[in-house]
Amino acid sequence: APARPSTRTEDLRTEALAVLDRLGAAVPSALPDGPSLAACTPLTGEELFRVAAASPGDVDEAVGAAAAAFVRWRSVPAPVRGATVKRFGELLSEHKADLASLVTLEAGKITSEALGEVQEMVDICDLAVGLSRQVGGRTMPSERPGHRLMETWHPLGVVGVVSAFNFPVAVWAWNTAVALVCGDPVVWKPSELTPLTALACSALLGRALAETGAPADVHRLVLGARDVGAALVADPRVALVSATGSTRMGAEVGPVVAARFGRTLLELGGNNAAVVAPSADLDLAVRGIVFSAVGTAGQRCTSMRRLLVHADVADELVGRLAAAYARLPVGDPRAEGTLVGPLVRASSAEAMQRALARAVEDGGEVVAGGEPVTVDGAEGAAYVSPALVRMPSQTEVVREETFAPVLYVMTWTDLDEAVEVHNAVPQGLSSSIFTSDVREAERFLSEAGSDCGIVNVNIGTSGAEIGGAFGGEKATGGGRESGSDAWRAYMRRATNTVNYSDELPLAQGVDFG
Ligand code: UN1
Repeated sequence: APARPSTRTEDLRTEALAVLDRLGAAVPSALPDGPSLAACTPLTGEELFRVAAASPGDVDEAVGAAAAAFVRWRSVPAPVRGATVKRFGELLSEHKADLASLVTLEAGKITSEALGEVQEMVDICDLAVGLSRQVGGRTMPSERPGHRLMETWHPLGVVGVVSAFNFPVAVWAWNTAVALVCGDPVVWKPSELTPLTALACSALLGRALAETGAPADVHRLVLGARDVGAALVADPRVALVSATGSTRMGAEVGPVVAARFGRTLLELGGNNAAVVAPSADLDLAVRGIVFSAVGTAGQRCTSMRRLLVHADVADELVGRLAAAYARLPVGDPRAEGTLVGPLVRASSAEAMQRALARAVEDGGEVVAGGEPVTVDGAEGAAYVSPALVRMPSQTEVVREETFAPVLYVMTWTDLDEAVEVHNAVPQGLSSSIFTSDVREAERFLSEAGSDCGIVNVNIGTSGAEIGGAFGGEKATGGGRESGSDAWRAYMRRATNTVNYSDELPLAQGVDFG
């Protein structure tokens, strides 16, 4: 970054402070010799603030406070806990535009996607409030007369949330809204790239806690780098570690938590593909593919990275996609009409260039994009034109997740083979098929079809609603969060057998004298 920040960065700094102030948050200034983080903006690629960070000792204190709060919180009736989450959802709605503008500032999302991310937080609060009157167990028939067999779901304990820069607020909210109604306190370690949005979320939740009389320590924020995350993950008082990030991160976190018999909920890398059949509605396919491949500048875990097209429609589809890519407005995410904002940092653009060079070495052809884009007043930023690359086969670089807008296109003639190639990657998050043939759609949805946690028909791979369980298989980590019965990960189950008879019959007909 240049020595002197641009005027634009100075304006952004002023604006960030005003927004934070309206959200009830301030930037904790770093002590000269204390741990700190740089709060940067991908809009210009420059630093906005130095933010005080936590030390591993601070993590210890935060987990201790959360563990103490758990003892109170677990016995608050779930619908009363729900009232806290309801208030939080109201505050989010009220401050939607401000929080979204911080998401844009810190993660580089276009305004519509930033607003969508905050809407996702409001939605999960609604879902969690409903859950607060629904979480519960089943009663099963006992084989013994005068006995009742049932299960009870109890709060689990402190949840450690480790989140990523690309959904800096929504993924935390998925975890936190559900954890809170389930009776669990949360200690949050956000991405070191997005401390400002974290401070804002924490302030809004703090307000909801105070206004509804909930213990303040049911939520603690610990800003920091790797050492802070490592301390949180290793702490035996953290019952569940819910971590979103790279597969490499998950491979480090998983064994540490397993060694202390803690629970993990892992949301790791994706390498999401769409299969396009000859019967597909190509107008709809083009729109669905472009949104998933270039939305959030290809930095969603659900971003579409591979396209498997039937040979008969490949040239036409690629031609239409290339034309759409050529018209994509890349630039300031706050400007009207922009669809592609900046990558989060320069190293992402470098990784994209390395991937493209490897693809070309493997015989790939870049048919659109793949270039740096210069934006006035943002020379230190990482704007790129999304790349569309035709590949002769699914080589190693295609099997890896590059967190940038690169869409590799391959062709097929037999659907079974297409599904085989589709599944022949380490990751298993999201997938889709574009077809008008119900048999093809059902095959893709079947046990012999896509091996992903999310399988769609005639929509892209990204942009899931919160009502379904979100997560994936294989190197994606196997976790499920958000809707459906994902709440179970945040609770512990007790099986109860109650004898209301005067006899003591034993199960399995055992006779014990
Ligand atoms: C992520 O990228 O980590 O399905 C989450 C989607 C969003 C969530 C993505 N609702 O694309």
